[in-house]
Amino acid sequence: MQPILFYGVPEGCSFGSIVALEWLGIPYRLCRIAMPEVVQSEAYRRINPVGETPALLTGSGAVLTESMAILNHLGSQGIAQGLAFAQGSSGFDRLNAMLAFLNTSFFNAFSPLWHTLEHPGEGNAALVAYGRSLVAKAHAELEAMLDGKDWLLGDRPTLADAYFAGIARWTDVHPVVDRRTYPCLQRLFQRLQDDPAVRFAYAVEHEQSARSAGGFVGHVDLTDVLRLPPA
Ligand SMILES: N[C@@H](CCC(=O)N[C@@H](CS)C(=O)NCC(=O)O)C(=O)O
Repeated sequence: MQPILFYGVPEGCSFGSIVALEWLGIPYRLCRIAMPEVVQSEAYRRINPVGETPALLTGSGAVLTESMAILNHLGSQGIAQGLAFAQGSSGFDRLNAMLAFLNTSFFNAFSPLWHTLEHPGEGNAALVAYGRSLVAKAHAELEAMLDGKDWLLGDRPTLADAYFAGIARWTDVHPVVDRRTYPCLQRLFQRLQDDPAVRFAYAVEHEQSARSAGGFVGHVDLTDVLRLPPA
């Protein structure tokens, strides 16, 4: 069976998993999940009881949740391409550390800002200030880690860059820092914008005509996935 990625719109962090699948080149399907309506629904909670995207129905029919787990699962199929590394190698440790930084410090820096967007009203100024300081700190730390390298781990793209592409754009929604003041991050971001897989993921999210450079087979509805026989 072809894997199915459940991706969230708008602006989901699942964007990175779409890019990862495209870079891998393996056949896969996508299932579009509207947030917050569908992602919180009883139907989707049969896929992910936590009510979050991404989730991956793997080739063997198991459901895998959490970006870190999904990216590492996909990474095991992208070692020959240099997208990830064998567990036990120093490359794996570096990739895992970078993914963990992105999935915790960088991702969570935006949490106060998402909260203010979802709960508009008075009393948000302190949260915005807090979010701004977290986002600036995470950007400064990642800028130092990048330290002139072309990609997060060195001279070639890995799944960390795929994941970064999905969450770095959140400053478009929350313009609390100007990425241009972090020149290495800005260069990396621009390089990713020119990547066919990133362009494809963007087009898919925005329901524009999208040309896969990888193995995208098509969309499937949540109701049809839920009718599939259990693994
Ligand atoms: N730790 C999770 C976090 C996933 C997460 O928070 N996903 C968001 C989208 S980026 C979501 O699905 N939110 C549900 C909602 O908006 O109700 C992971 O990285 O997989």
